[in-house]
Amino acid sequence: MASEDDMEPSEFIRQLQDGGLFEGREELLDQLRMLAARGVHPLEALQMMRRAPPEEEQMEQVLPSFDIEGIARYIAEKECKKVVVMCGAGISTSAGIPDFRTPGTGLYDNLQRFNLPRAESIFEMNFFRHNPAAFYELAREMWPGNFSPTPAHYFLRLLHDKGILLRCYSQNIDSLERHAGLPADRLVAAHGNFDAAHVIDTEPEVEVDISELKAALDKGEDGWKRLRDEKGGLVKPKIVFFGEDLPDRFQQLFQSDLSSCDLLIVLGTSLVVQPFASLVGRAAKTAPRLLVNRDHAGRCEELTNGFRFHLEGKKNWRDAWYQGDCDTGCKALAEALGWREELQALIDSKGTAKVDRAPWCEFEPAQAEPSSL
Ligand code: CNA
Repeated sequence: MASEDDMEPSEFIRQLQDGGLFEGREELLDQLRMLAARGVHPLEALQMMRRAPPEEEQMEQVLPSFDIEGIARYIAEKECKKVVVMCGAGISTSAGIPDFRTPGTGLYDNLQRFNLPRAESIFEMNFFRHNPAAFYELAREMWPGNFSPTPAHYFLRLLHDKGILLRCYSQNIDSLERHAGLPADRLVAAHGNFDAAHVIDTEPEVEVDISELKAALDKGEDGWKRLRDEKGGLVKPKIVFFGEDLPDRFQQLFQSDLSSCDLLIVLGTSLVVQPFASLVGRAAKTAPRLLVNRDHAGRCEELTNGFRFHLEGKKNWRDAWYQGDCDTGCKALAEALGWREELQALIDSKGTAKVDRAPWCEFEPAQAEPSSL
C-alpha cells in the first residue's frame, strides 16, 4: 500500500472524505482539491493548515458597532474615499447565473451531464486540452449578454459615482460590473472574462478575437474543431483556469490598493479560491471589513488574517458580517448612508440616473467617467 506521501492527491482526498473527517466542512475539501490542482499535495496543505494562524496584533476598536449601521457611520464620519470591494459569484446569482458551491443550485452540483471526474475539472487546463467540449458547452451558456446587472452591481456603481470606490476586485467572469457602468479602471477582473481569447499553450501568446470564438462555438463541435485547426491549437476565452496565473493587472494593483484602503467590503464569495481570498488579510490593519454573504466565509481560522467577526471582546476590532443576500445587504447599506433613493434610481434607469458625489468628495477631481459596455 502506498504511504500517504506517495498516494495520488485525488485518492488521498477521497479517503479523507470517505473517513467522514470533513463532514460539514466541505469547503476545506474544496480547498484541498484546488491546491492539489496547483501541485500542492493535500498532506502538505493539511500540515500548513494545522499551524496556528499567526495571532494578529489587536487594535483599538474602529467600528461604533459591528453591523451595517456601524459601517455606514464609519464611512460618513471618517469620510472614506478608498473603499475596496471584493466580490464573487454571489452578486450574480439573482441575475440567474448559478454560483459554484451553493448546494443544489451551484454549478458544481449540476455538472453530471458533462461526466467529469470531479467538478473542478471543467476549469482545469489539462482536462480542457483533452476534453474541450464540456467547457465550451458551459461557456456558451454563460456567455455575457444573456444576463443583466443586479442591485449589488449597481451598488458598486453607486460607490464609484459617489467618488469613494478605489477598486473592485471581482472573481466573476460575467462582466456585469462593467454592464452596470463601472469604468474599466475601477475594476480588476481577477479571474479574467470573455473580453478576449487566446490559443492555449502558445508562447508568445497568440490572441484571437473573442467574436471568432463566439461564432465558432455557435456552430457547435464542427465550429470549434475548425477554429482549432485554423489557429493551430484550442482557443479559450481569457478566463483563469486552476493553475494559471492571475492577470498582470491584479499583480500590479493589489498590494497598494489593499494597504491603502480605508474600508473593505466583501460580497458574495466563499473565499476559498487563492490567491484572491488572501486579499482579505492584506487590507490595512485599521480598515474595517464588511462581509455580505449568506454563509460565513474567510474567518481567521480558515484564512490568514481573515475575519474576526465571530470572536468576542477585543479580539474583533473591525469586522462585521451581514448574513443575507447581497442585494438586500447592499440596499441596507445604501439606506443607512442615506443613499437608498439614488441606488434605486440607478437600478430603475439601468445605470443612466445621475448620482451626487458624497459631500466629502464634492470638490475632489472626478474619476474616470462611467461607461457602459
Ligand atoms: P462560490 O464558491 O460558489 O461561493 C459563492 C458564495 O456566495 C457562497 O458562500 C454562497 O453562500 C454565497 N451566495 C450565493 N448567492 C448569494 C447571494 N445572492 N447573496 C449572498 N451570498 C450569496 O463562488 P466564489 O465566487 O467564491 O468562487 C470563485 C469562483 C467562482 C471564481 O473563479 C469565478 O470565476 C467563479 N464563478 C463565477 C460566476 C460568475 O461570473 N457569475 C459564476 C459561478 C462561478
